[in-house]
Amino acid sequence: MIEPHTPAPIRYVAEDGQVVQELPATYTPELLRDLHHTMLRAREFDRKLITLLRQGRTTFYAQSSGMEATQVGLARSIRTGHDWVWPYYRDHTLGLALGVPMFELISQCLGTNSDPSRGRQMPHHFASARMNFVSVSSSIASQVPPAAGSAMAQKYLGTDEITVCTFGDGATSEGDWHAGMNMAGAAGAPCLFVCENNQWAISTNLRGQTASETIHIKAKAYGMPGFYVDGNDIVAVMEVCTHAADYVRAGNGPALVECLTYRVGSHSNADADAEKSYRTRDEVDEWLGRDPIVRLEKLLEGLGQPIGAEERADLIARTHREVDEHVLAAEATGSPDWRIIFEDVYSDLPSHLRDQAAALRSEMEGAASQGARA
Ligand SMILES: Cc1ncc(C[n+]2csc(CCOP(=O)(O)OP(=O)(O)O)c2C)c(N)n1
Ligand SMILES: [Mg+2]
Repeated sequence: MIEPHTPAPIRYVAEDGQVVQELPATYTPELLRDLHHTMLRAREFDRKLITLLRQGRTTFYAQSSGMEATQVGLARSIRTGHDWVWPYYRDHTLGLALGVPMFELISQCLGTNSDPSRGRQMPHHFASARMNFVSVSSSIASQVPPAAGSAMAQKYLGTDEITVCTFGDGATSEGDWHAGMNMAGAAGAPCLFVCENNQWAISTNLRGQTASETIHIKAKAYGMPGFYVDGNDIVAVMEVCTHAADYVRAGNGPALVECLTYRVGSHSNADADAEKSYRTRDEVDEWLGRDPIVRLEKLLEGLGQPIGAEERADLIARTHREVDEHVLAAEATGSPDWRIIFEDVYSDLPSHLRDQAAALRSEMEGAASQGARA
């Protein structure tokens, strides 16, 4: 029985891999292995993308290492390509687990011709129309009011889709978050709000940005249940998110899930974390010891189905190859032509944009002829 507002995060598997609450029969070794592989693939994706960043091939990246159980668990709790997702900038693991092609994701990070947004977004801000995965939001909590609106539309149209809206702990201190939560609550809209509480908003810790005892109790103010789950226990995340999604889909109105997790890497490449200027090495080490992937490995070991060292190494090598191949294939498609910045918004370009296009053309032609002379 999954209840909202539990005093401690709901958990099925302890940090040492021991089962503390009986696992539903659906968690076969095959499923657990598949979840492990999905999480490890995302972890290695992070490692490879950080390398690309350091090579100067992309300019922004926000890793989700340490938060894989939260994002993969959520992905497995909703209907892929059916429900609508309004994500935030740390959600590439959610995207990958939902089936957004890695090639598209990498192309977006590189801004090549194979990027569906063709370089017109900040790197690492992907979208997938096919997956109903709305363009990643960087302006904190700005996705929350439109997500509430998306859920309201689903309610009025009588579809069986739901809207899923994710955000960090820091986002819950923003005005937009409260406006969206309030609207969804008042409208009884089918929105599943998921807080990826990694306990830091860049260099501001949870205590520094809210006096609220927890995030999930904030749901009470908006007339919805708030579930509290161990975000590093993938079974718990799947069970709680599935329960909350079912509740929302059944027409009971919105729900909030708070996943308690930790960002073990830096906030983004614009972060002084390497110097440990705002959190201690001990704190990071403590959470490194609660690694969600290792926890699942310990569970599998306890079930007599260990992930072998060779299997692990092979999966890592395969992911690295996969990333390398996509990077080369994306780069081979070239950079988008400058003209595309004027395309895809207006069918007839307004006069001020026509003027800007003409000005840019002469600048580009001037640069090209100078380049030819040099
Ligand atoms: C409206 C707005 N204010 C400030 C920022 C700068 N900023 C970028 S990320 C971030 C922290 C957000 O923390 P949290 O919501 O906990 O998400 P996390 O990065 O920890 O996953 C801030 C303040 C921003 N992007 N948008
Ligand atoms: Mg945070």
